[in-house]
Amino acid sequence: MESALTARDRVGVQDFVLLENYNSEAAFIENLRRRFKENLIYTYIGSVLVSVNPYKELEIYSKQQMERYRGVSFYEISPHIYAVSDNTYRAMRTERKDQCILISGESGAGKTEASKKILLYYAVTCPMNDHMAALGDRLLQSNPVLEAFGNAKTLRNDNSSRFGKYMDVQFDFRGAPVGGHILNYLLEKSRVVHQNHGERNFHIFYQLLEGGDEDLLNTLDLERNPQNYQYLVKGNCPRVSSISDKNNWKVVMKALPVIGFTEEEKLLNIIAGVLHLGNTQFGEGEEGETYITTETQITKLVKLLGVDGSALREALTHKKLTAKGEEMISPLNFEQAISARDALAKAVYGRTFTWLVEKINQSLALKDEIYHSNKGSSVIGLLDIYGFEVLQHNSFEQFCINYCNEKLQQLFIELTLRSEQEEYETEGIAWETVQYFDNKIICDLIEEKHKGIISILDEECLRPGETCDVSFLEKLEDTLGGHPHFVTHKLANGKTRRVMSREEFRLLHYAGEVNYNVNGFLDKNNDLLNRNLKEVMCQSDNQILSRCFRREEVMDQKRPEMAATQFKNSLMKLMEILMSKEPSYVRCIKPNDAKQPGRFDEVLVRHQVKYLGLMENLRVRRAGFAYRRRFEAFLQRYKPLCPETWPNWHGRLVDGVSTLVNHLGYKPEEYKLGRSKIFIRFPKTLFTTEDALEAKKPEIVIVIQSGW
Ligand code: AOV
Ligand code: MG
Repeated sequence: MESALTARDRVGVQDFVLLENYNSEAAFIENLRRRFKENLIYTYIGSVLVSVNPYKELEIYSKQQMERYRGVSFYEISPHIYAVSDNTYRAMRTERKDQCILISGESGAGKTEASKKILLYYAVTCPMNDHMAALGDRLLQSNPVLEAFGNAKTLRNDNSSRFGKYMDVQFDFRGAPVGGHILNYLLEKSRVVHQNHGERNFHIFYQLLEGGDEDLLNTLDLERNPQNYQYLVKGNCPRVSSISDKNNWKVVMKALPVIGFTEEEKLLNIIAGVLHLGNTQFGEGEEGETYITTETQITKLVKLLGVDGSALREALTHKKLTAKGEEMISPLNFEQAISARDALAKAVYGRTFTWLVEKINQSLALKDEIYHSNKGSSVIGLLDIYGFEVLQHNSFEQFCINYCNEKLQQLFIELTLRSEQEEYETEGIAWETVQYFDNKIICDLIEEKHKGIISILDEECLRPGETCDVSFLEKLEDTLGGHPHFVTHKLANGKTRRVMSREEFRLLHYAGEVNYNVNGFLDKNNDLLNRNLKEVMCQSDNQILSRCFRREEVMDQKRPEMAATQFKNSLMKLMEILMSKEPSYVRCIKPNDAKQPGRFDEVLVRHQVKYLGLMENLRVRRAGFAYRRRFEAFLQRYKPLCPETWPNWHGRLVDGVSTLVNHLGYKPEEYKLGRSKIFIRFPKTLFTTEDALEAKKPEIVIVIQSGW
């Protein structure tokens, strides 16, 4: 019986509930720091995994490591993302209940890496036949493709997810993966046409320019230098030292056929088309009319996007209106033409991304015949969203991203509190409530019907007459002024707060304060594409585009939902999905802002520990009892310590546990027996028992060796 834990694994405590001084934030952070310095990046709070981004490759993800975690309980082995993966998998199989793993943390904290490791664990360790192995491959290969199109270099993270992702992996009754499905949330489309300084557009553009061979670039009329493309120059950051666009291009090109992709050429035409669209320039005539100055670009676009040249030319410089049943064409001014062009680029890219996700879903779909022979199947859902983000200039996108994080935090609060409460209840054990900061008040501020920020934004977008971003801000002030989590430059006494601009509102999020600049909020929420541009696209002979732009949409006069409301509704649905499953949590922490290994910035970490509510999480976990174990697990582990339970106990489990703890001298105030679990109040009790087991081990080994 070899101990799975080595001395090194025991640096600090591997579960925060074992901290002597569990109320002390300093002790909490010191424990994280000590472990981090030893490359022990994982620590538990009960069953919640806290992970600190090491910013370097650790040798803890090998196949052998995976094997170590199979079928092993949390407390027997050092904390790991594989332990969470394995426990979730086993819970799904034994309890036959759908599971989900919720990964949260700010931008760059390690969420996407964690989700990939979980997926890899299942792909390697689950029982599989050839057909299933092929599916496992597709599940894994969908990642580089989605990342190429949906991730980008930001100031916070060189590989930042610019869309939210929820992936279901479906398992059959034998526990083998048989299908998958991805839901994607609000891609940050504005990045296609603009990037902040030091940031890049989506990876795929650079991959194509760096990795595509000469012939390909010639066919697409592209030059290799990204700096030649208006949509790639804004951030002034064509290369990133941590990224090899060339290699990643190869990876993506290899992955595409694996996920059943045969339309590569059409897809690349679109990507190149977007770049050429960005280089389409306009001039202003003497009468104020706008015309296209880069005629060659139109020729390229005709070829790449498969559209009609004169129709495109007209749609980029004119707008079609319907007034009193009659169609009218009105010219666009210079600025309007530029925003029409950019709107087209964003729509083309955004819809192609959604199409790509659908395409991946087709390749992961549970085939009918398997579905019918798999009635007893269950699901593990993986949620990897964009993390909380505070930039120097925050806009509509940050507002949506941070709102999404707010919702996820709310779910965490509801479920950890609820499940904890339920556990004490079902086990018939009394406990005391712990006070939490409940962020529901912020979620309401954003999403409440009629008076939440999103409602006000929609109203302002729909209100006839002169509306603008500033009138939206004024509306917010009228309705929300005085809300404890909402601030603008206006002070209650009529004076102005000088540190804030007149174009900003500030939200006091659970994770910190963020100033949002209202410039562009209305446009981004409206997300309009002129009708004649849509018409041009529907007629494209690129089949991806004609599928993305449907004729019905042009005919339909109804206004589609606004962007923020669509996002809100999709998040509501997501919350329902997650609530119907048994959750596990991975809480990711970013150790420094420099993306460097070995650096543990205490101030930064303390802030995250605070807003992730980790101290409260720990207190709740400790409120009554530091530890709980199912009777069979407790007995199995500690039975060598009592002659009556060793080597086997034949009576009722609860009696076995009772006999064992009596023998160990547990005092009545130290523990309670619930219906299926033993609850231990103080960590010390368990420490002592663990030590006794450790001391006993040589004896047990001798006994086993001598064939006792
Ligand atoms: P995120 O998903 O939480 O940010 P990532 O998972 O992309 O963050 O992690 C950021 C970077 O940190 C990765 O590209 C790796 O270089 C490094 N990293 C993270 N986890 C590990 C690990 N376990 N081992 C080694 N390196 C790691 V965002 O998507 O921006 O919210 O929006
Ligand atoms: Mg990510």
